[in-house]
Amino acid sequence: MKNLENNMNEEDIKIVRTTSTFDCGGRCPLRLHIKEGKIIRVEGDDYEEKDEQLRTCLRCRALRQYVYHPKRLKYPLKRDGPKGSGKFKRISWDKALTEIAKKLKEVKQKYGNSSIFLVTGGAYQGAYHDGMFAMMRLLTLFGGYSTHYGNISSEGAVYATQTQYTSPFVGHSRTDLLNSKLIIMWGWDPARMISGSDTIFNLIKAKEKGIKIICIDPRYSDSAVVLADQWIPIIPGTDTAMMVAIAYVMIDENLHDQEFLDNYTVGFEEFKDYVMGKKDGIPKTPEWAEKITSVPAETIANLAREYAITKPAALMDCQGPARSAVGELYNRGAMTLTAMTGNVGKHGGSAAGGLMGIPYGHMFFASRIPPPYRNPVETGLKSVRGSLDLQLRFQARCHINKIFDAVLKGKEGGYPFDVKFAWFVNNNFLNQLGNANKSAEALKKLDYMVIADLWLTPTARYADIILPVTSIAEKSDLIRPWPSGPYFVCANQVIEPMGECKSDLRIAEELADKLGLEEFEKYPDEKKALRFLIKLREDTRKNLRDINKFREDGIHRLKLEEPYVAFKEQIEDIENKPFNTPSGKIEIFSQRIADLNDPENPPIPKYMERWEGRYDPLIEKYPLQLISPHPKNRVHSELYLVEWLREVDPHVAWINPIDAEARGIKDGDEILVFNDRGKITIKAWLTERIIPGVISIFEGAWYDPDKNGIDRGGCVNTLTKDAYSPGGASALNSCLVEIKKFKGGT
Ligand SMILES: Nc1nc2c(c(=O)[nH]1)N[C@H]1C(S)=C(S)[C@@H](COP(=O)(O)OP(=O)(O)OC[C@H]3O[C@@H](n4cnc5c(=O)[nH]c(N)nc54)[C@H](O)[C@@H]3O)O[C@H]1N2
Ligand SMILES: Nc1nc2c(c(=O)[nH]1)N[C@H]1C(S)=C(S)[C@@H](COP(=O)(O)OP(=O)(O)OC[C@H]3O[C@@H](n4cnc5c(=O)[nH]c(N)nc54)[C@H](O)[C@@H]3O)O[C@H]1N2
Ligand SMILES: [Mo]
Repeated sequence: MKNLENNMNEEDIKIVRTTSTFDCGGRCPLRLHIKEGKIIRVEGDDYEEKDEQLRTCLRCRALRQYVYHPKRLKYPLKRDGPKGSGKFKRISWDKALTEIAKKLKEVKQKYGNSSIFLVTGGAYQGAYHDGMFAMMRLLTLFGGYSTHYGNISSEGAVYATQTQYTSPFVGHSRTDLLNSKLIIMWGWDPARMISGSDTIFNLIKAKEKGIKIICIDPRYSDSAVVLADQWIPIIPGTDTAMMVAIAYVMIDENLHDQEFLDNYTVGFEEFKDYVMGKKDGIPKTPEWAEKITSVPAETIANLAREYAITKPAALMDCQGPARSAVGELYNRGAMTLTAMTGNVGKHGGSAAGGLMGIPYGHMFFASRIPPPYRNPVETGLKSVRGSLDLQLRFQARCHINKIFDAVLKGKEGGYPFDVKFAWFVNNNFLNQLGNANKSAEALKKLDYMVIADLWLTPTARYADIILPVTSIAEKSDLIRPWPSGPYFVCANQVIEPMGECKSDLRIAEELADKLGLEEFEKYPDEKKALRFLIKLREDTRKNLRDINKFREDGIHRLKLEEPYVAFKEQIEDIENKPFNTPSGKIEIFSQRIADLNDPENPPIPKYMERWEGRYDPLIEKYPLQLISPHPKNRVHSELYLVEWLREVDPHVAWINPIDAEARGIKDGDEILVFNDRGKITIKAWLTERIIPGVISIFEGAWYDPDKNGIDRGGCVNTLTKDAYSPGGASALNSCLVEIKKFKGGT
């Protein structure tokens, strides 16, 4: 009787406060009930200040199903069949690490360190056990490695904010939304993708307060359903056309804040000339934009007036629309409108920029790679982009959405390295980067591959060795909240590792021994390590005096005197606290971009048509635009196997009834979605929550090709392109497809 879960004897149950580390936009403080070494219950935040509680999301509520899932990997595995077959046999840690060390030495000797490829993702958001940083340290000591550049999530926004502000911390505290008079959510759906655990709560409070909320999205998103006074559907990839038409109305009707522009920006005149059509003879009127965006001219003009007149107003752009061929231009357009309305640096306003970060969330970031090493493979190499040095674009690297192209083509294909050994950590990139079929081909050809993961993912199926890693319940760590929250969180180990699982850090430590790298710094004592990490940064040190209490509480909330507002300092005192840009001001015109002399990369934000959008001639063959937002019931491909979460939101394609009827497709039909890159099957969901001409499939379903090469798992990246915008945005939302009823076969 004693072992029965429901027989809760109070004394037997210990409640441990902790958190999760998923790569989603939230961070839920959790209270895990532990009985006889097992998690028997998950409860959420019970902070007495109810308004500041960070409410637990559905993914964390399913934590037990995730941690104890029968398909968790428990032992190291060695490939025992063709690559991709999924056939593996159990081996010991000693054998696995001995083989890996031998291979590493061989590759280093024969091809040099640049042939060792470290492929990192953001899955684990801890400071201490994060394998990506452990492997960086280890391989640096080993003589270096090649890797990739370009943040898969937000490179459009990074490029845009670096260009115009030179800072990625463009956000406000979420409580500052309550100081707004108008909130424009432009391609932002935090009811699903979170953007900080306090976001949707504050937006609901804003709505209750009577603040008007407008959502601009090709989908009637969950956030629009809950919050919007007005939903403005738009053709994907055309947002910048609507933005410049808004600018047109403001200029034409003299509604813009000229004084703000004069004091704080450079280059508005160039932008104005473009908007008014001084050089190209095309005034960017609402009527002009209507033809491109499908948004009625009157709607655009009204929004322009409302946004210009209502002060303060928060224009909230995000990353989804920027994850496209037009990428950064969308964020640059949004930032330009926030300057034209003088909303930057003001309470209730917004600087836009898509990142929405406030500095506190990243406090543990810098602390992860002590001591700082430089990768010898990159020594002395400059940024590819020359004058616009984003420090991410080294000549030694390939773009993140070209990882598999680089594996396939190597130096002959113009890449700086030939891959002979690859280590995958914190990612399932076969599934998550563009053009999965091509990625699978690349992985078949790859000489040697190691992956560390909790699951036998589609990517792991191609590995030579799979190393099983611990989940967050099995280790203690400091956890990085996404950048919205002014709080620190930590995780406390609550159960013993499953099977023979180890954290990535432990794996790196043991591999260091096999490689004879005695200098590799180890942290055998977690408590000591945590103290060390906290001490590294002054702000953390100041805030977290009582580490034991922090450990017990699992969270430390910062009490800010007022909501954080990006660039408030600059706006209040531009003379003494200029922006970090070369001009010291917000750069609507960027000389650094102009110097690149790239016609695809204009120095002012412009509407541009690139590829696989509504106006690409390819639309004749593939008449539907495919967008792939992030799933609410998963974190990308993680949690895919958790049954509870599958039930919440079955994997379907959103299709407007007009498009479905034209093809004889009914609700619930199995359909084939296809283009030249691949074919997937999925169920059709007929809904007017998406505009005609566009279909939506959430990213992250597991790639599962059948013998005809049709992906029966419905992984959206079987269809997307492995390409990027001039600013480096992975263009996963620029994708054209056709659909038809699936009747089996090919
Ligand atoms: N079509 C389309 N594709 C997209 C996107 C999109 O919008 N559309 N979004 C992109 C974005 S923004 C992102 S961030 C990427 C995400 O791409 P990935 O980072 O590849 O996504 P995940 O599915 O989260 O994969 C993380 C993997 O790491 C594993 N993991 C978890 N914890 C640990 C750990 O502690 N150690 C190790 N070694 N492994 C661990 C998980 O089990 C999982 O298999 O996807 C991108 N792909
Ligand atoms: N539950 C959950 N939350 C997550 C994640 C997850 O996997 N699951 N992933 C996290 C990660 S790593 C990231 S980077 C963020 C990503 O956050 P985002 O990149 O902001 O999220 P997306 O879901 O890609 O897209 C946001 C919205 O943009 C809309 N959209 C797409 N194309 C266009 C367009 O051209 N114009 C306009 N106006 N709208 C468009 C989509 O319909 C969607 O509603 O989310 C984070 N949060
Ligand atoms: Mo992301």
